[in-house]
Amino acid sequence: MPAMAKPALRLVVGNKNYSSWSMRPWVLARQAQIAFEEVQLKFDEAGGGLRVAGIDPYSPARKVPVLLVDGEPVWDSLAICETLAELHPQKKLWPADPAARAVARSVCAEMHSGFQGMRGAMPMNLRASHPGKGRTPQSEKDVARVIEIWTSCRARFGKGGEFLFGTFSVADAFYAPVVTRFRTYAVALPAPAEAYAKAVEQLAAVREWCDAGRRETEFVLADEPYAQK
Ligand SMILES: N[C@@H](CCC(=O)N[C@@H](CS)C(=O)NCC(=O)O)C(=O)O
Repeated sequence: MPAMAKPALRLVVGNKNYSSWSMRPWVLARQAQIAFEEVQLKFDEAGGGLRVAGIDPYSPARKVPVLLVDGEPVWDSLAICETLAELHPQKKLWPADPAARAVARSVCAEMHSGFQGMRGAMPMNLRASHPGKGRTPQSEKDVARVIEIWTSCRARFGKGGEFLFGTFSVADAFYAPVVTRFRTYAVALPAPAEAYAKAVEQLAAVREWCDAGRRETEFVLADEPYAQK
């Protein structure tokens, strides 16, 4: 029987320098060599507040990222990554072992719904270098929790490779923006966490995203709490 054709994928992302939510599914798909067409939209702060210019035809939620699967929108980075994993089971984007998979889902969900202290005080900004900035009691607590997650996943499930669950998975795509934050704000990491951060930074897809982000020139005030005035 001929294999069913895979649906056409278009991934709509925001500014690569700033959009940590967009980075997750883009890195996942690119690293897994899942073909997609990229549409990049830019953040717009004219008129106050932050919006994504031109998003209306793509997403009912009016946020990036959004994945169009044969034209049908799937929005929110977690739903997008789940959809990519479901469409491409042979890519094994979640760990095969059920216990590891349950933890992988948990650490993704935890990252997705939490870490507001770190998000607020240490926004993703690939171009910038703000060593020591963004340390608040809440962000310190979030940083400590990230280190705990990385260390525990590596120790329990990481035997088969350099990533949280051994080989590259959705969990690594979810924590890739955090790796970049730790570099921007020069967070010192214990050896196992530092080794993991280096492995993520060296992923071809992460390098490609970060290089593109650093070449961008738009300045988004909402994401620049430490810019020199
Ligand atoms: N939970 C969503 C969050 C998406 C999100 O907040 N995206 C931001 C940019 S990184 C956005 O589009 N903001 C524009 C707006 O709020 O109008 C996800 O995981 O995709």
